[in-house]
Amino acid sequence: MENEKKKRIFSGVQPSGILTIGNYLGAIKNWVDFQDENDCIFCVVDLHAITVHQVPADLRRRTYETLAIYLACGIDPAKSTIFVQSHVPAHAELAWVLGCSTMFGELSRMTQFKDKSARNAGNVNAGLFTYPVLMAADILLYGTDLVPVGKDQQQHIEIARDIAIRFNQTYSDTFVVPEGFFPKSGAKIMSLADPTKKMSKSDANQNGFISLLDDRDTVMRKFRRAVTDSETEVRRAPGKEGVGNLMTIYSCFTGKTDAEIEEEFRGLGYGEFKEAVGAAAADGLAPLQARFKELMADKSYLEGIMKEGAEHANHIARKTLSKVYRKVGFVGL
Ligand code: AQP
Repeated sequence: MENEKKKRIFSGVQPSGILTIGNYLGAIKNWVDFQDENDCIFCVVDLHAITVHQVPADLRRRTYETLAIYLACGIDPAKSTIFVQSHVPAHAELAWVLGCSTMFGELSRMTQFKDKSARNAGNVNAGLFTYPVLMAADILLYGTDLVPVGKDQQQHIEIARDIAIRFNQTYSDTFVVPEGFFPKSGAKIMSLADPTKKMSKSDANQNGFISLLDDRDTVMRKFRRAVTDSETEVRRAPGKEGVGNLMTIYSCFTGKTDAEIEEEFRGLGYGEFKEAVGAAAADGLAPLQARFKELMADKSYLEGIMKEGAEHANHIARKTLSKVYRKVGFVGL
């Protein structure tokens, strides 16, 4: 009864690299806050990861690492369901059905497809194109009310809503129409090497991102090299995207407002500002890294969480899938 009143929250991250502070500030940090009042399901979306070529051994290791990062960031298996996408076959099965009511034209408009196909010109595969359909299946399988994600996923949330509405209109009410949740600060952390580009864990330029597992020296070095501008003033303004991005990161790790940050660094150069941002990020990541190390030393604990999560997720997902199969006219046995 209690669960019926709670909102269902669903989100996930691809194990396509070591997660960055972009993934953390834009997504996972906000998931933690939802856990007490809501019914949360968090997934390691390995099916999505193979839309870009992954070395199998790396993908396997990163799946454990991503799960350990969720836990180290404060996702609590006693409060939330945590599972690996490929352990729940209904994701791929529902994606097929939803793909049959998703238009080629609407998928062609997805900016992430355009970006990723430009970056992976030798591997523009069908999975990369239909990625948003699988993401719609992820969300719709669980009757999700709210999807906490970064700004880059807004277009994918919108298409998931369109797919749900279209299916409901064609086959009668079946899916909850989900809404995106975007944090006020940190919804789009930009690359440190090119502040016009989103920070990404698979960026070929290591200086563009801060990985959650970067040690203190690396964090400090990357922030020192961060691209800014030819002025010296710490403030947000057009043409100062690099400084604005550093202010956002500093604010997320310290809780300070823009006005407080401007005041703190008035009359000081970018050098001191970058040192402070680096130190705040390194301090913020240190406890998470310590916990991550402990978790990775206990694979069987991680596997236990995966198993329990998969059981619970499978139970919910199969029910939704059966309903969908019935509605579209498949014969049940
Ligand atoms: N730079 C970012 N700022 C804020 N939020 C971000 N997210 C990703 N980058 C930023 C959010 O992190 C969650 C998981 O993303 P994902 O791994 O599923 O895919 P992605 O959005 O494509 O992330 P990456 O890091 O750029 O991965 P790769 O390099 O593999 O493509 C999502 O909620 C996303 O919004």
